[in-house]
Amino acid sequence: MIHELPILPYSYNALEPDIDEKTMQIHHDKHHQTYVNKLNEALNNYPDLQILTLEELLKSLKTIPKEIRDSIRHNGGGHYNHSFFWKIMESVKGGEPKGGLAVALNDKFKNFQKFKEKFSKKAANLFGSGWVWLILDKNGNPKIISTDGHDNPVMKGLTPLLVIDLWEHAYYLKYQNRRPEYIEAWWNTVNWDEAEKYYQEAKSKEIA
Ligand code: MN3
Repeated sequence: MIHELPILPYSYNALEPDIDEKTMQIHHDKHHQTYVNKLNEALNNYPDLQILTLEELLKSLKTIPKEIRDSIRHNGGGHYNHSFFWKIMESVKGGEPKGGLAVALNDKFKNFQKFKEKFSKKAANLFGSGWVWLILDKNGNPKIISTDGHDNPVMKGLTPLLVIDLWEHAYYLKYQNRRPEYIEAWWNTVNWDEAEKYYQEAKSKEIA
């Protein structure tokens, strides 16, 4: 297998009560695994693409042969987004960002509360299945964006810092149609140390 399902960095029940054990189990073991399997299947007859990293594949979608492009986009995107999503959550986290990211968010959105409100609103209003991200734009400024399906910022050459999965499979077992409740609970799981790490990595590349 070329691409592999990453191990969840905490137990299935670690995010209880905000995100329930059963959802985590199905989401990681079934949904994410399926994206990985289908990505590998799509690459089966393309040895020259098998040597590319997932990010390289997603950055070069335009050059991928047409017959597998949609599959790489959907399943490669699904693999990337979920891998990112697991890492940006953690048990007993939440709270507010510290460090450079906190300063950048205050500069852009006035304060953390205003940022959180704006992000939550975009997540609540997203139509259909997709993701809402905090990214750094090409000028290194934080910005909230949404992507449809399994599209992501990497495909657009942007740097992701934070993401929430808004496909129904991410919350339906516990929250059914109450997406805003899921979004509010999800903030309790955010691993701001990880987001800060991505922010610092991006900033150090800017300087270099
Ligand atoms: Mn999902």
